[in-house]
Amino acid sequence: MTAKADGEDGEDLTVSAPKTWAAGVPAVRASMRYALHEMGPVRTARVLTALNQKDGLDCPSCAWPDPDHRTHAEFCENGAKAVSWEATTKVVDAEFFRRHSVADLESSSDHWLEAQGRLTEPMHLAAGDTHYRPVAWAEAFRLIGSALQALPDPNRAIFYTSGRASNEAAFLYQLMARRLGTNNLPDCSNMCHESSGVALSRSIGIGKGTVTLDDLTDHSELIVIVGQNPGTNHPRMLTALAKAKKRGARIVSVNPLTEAGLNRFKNPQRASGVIGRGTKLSDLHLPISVGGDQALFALVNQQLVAREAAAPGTVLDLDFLATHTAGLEEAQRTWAELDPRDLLAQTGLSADVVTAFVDETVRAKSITVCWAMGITQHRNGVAIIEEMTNYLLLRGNIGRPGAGVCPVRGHSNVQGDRTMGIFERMPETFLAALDDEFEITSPRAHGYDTVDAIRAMRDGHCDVFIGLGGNFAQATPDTAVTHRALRSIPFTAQVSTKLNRSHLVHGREALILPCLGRTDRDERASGPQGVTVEDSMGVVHLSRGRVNPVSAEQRSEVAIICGIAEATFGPTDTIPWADLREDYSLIRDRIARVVPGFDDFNARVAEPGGFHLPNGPRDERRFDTATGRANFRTSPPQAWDLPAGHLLMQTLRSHDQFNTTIYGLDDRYRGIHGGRMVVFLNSQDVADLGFTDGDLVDLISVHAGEERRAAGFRIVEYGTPRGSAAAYYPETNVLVPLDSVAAESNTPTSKSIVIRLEPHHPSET
Ligand SMILES: Nc1nc2c(c(=O)[nH]1)N[C@H]1C(S)=C(S)[C@@H](COP(=O)(O)OP(=O)(O)OC[C@H]3O[C@@H](n4cnc5c(=O)[nH]c(N)nc54)[C@H](O)[C@@H]3O)O[C@H]1N2
Ligand SMILES: Nc1nc2c(c(=O)[nH]1)N[C@H]1C(S)=C(S)[C@@H](COP(=O)(O)OP(=O)(O)OC[C@H]3O[C@@H](n4cnc5c(=O)[nH]c(N)nc54)[C@H](O)[C@@H]3O)O[C@H]1N2
Ligand SMILES: [Mo]
Repeated sequence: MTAKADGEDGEDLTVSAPKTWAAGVPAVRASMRYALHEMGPVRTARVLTALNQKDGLDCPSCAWPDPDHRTHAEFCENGAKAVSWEATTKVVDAEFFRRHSVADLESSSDHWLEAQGRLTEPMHLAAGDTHYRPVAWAEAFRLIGSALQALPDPNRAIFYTSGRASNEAAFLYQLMARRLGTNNLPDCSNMCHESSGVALSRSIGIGKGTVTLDDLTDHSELIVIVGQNPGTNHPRMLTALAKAKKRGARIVSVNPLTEAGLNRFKNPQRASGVIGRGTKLSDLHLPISVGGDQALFALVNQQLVAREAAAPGTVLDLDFLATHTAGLEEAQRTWAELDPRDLLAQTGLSADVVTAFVDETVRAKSITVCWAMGITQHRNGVAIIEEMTNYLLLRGNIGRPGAGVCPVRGHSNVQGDRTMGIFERMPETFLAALDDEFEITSPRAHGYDTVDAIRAMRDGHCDVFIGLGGNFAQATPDTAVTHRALRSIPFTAQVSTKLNRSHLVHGREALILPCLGRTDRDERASGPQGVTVEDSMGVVHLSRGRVNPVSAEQRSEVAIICGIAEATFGPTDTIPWADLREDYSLIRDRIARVVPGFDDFNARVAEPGGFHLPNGPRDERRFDTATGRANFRTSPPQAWDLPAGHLLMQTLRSHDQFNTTIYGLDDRYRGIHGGRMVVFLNSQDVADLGFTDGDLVDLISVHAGEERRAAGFRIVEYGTPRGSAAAYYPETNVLVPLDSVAAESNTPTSKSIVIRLEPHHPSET
């Protein structure tokens, strides 16, 4: 049998009108279909009834928080897909790898690879071999341990983390890297909310959001949702938004696309959601041009200042500004120099809709701004977030009920991993506490983030790459460059639940280490273990797996890290890896002594629902910045000066994927069925460029005189502003230049790729 790729050539692709509402009965139907197909009835019942319950398991899909009063079915369609995908009974075992060579698997689609089931035993690919072959755990650990010991410099090792790792695993992983002597801890956050972390740390002194779920559901009078598609990526947020709407909150959405989930929500758990029209969510939609948000918020801030000048004391929160902020005068000078016509042109919006947004703003006593990848993955991602924070500061919308910043996180524990030290630049206070606790000397020189890690591999500076989850080969930018870089490394090891491209784009020698997932029961010598996670709003809670692992050979991430560490540092290391491996509460005791806010960790996390981490701006309007105040920071937005015939393209997620995990080939809300090779374009652009709807084109990105090509995309005329295109990730990552990054956060600019189109000639692919 040979591995097969499925019809991603677009042969089965059909396009229908986009949906105007999200969830409802089709969502329930889709959840159950996936669950029963992958898990069967018994596991389905066991997993879905525990999902997001207080004594249950944390959903491994997004980082949206859980409400205090939970329903029996506290999950969404995409959460159900995520757990079904993980708790599947299908397996990828030694026999599978015997049948399929690496070359054979390489020709398969990402969808096919992951759909084969769970990885069940450690596999080794010797240098020059054609097949992965089974290897005992002890031997696998010995191989990595020797590779790490043999390094001439610990900085020739790179330790990547994806945001599903638990707090316990993440803490031990960064400890292992620093004990070895490197801060090379790139993570998915570098490609995700890094811009939020950089901007918020400087503006308000904490790199996280400042609102709780209650703020949103019970207090915010205006919720502004910018660059985020919650209907697909954070579906449980729609329940919270519907609750807010019910008490009269207003919602403004800022997005090039009219996403179904921002428009109307039918809650499948209520009769009205099943038979009724559902809840209208967005009251005002701003169809902004891709990349126009900094200009929008600068324009709005200009107008707020102007309205204050016209009616002093009525628009701005002068007390708050005087007591808690710095830099307003300078910001005002910058705004005064900006030409409002230029700003408006950059947004692509009408003046009326911007005025309507300003009207909404001055009417609302409390405002929350939510955002995600539509903001962070631009070259000016940091500056946009600073300008959005200025917007909130002007009316004192931070640190009181219903008001604040809400960067909506991606992976279920990406925020917790950062808190645990997965960061190439942890502050001195953290490193000093870590050193004290474990009697080690952490290196102080900054390590590589994701983009720098790829550069280091490309330039021959890396000997060992370890991936704790994720799919480095596919999630990263500049696929061709990154693949070459990965292949040049002497040794790669991936700790994974499922087969993916990163196992096939490997170093000269490679290992696959199959781990337990969030749904799996984790038994250690001291009994069944739970792990902890931190959600997008800083709530830390426990998660326990519910189903029996499909293989006795799978190990927990904690056990795998401890195994690698023991093999590297020897059995007499000062860090008691073997003890930590058998009882995760011992890891939590250590975390409690190193990480601020985790005092009494074991006791507090045992409480149902867990506990809130302290948050200076939210709790007491305390801003731990250089000025001790919340800082206005502003810079002039730069217009894109695109050559004729070029468009700015964003890459986004379909409704049937979790990042590089492709569950299926439909994007129901956008009317795409049976394929993913589409490019969404404004109909006027299609005509101007001499194409028609349905044409097959190649996308060519243009950056610093270089061209990159992705071939064979079908044009779909869609409601996106002129000049703004969209296509799915990861198929388009080949177009994202490694050197095209956001200023200061080094985040790949996956939402602003300059492209042109050429007719597709099948013979050329
Ligand atoms: N089911 C599911 N859930 C997920 C994920 C998944 O893949 N599947 N991924 C998880 C992860 S890691 C993350 S980070 C989040 C991602 O969550 P999102 O950020 O919602 O994900 P994207 O699909 O990248 O959507 C970006 C949105 O921003 C809009 N946008 C693009 N460019 C601009 C712009 O210039 N300005 C404005 N205002 N809007 C713009 C797009 O139209 C789109 O609606 O979701 C998490 N949850
Ligand atoms: N062009 C473009 N590129 C992007 C983005 C974009 O919007 N556009 N988004 C970026 C963003 S926001 C992110 S977060 C990154 C995502 O980057 P990653 O986090 O690296 O990628 P994922 O696709 O989430 O990783 C999927 C793999 O994780 C493994 N896995 C799943 N669960 C577990 C687990 O519990 N433990 C372990 N050890 N492994 C597990 C499985 O083997 C699966 O194949 O991609 C980024 N890349
Ligand atoms: Mo993400």
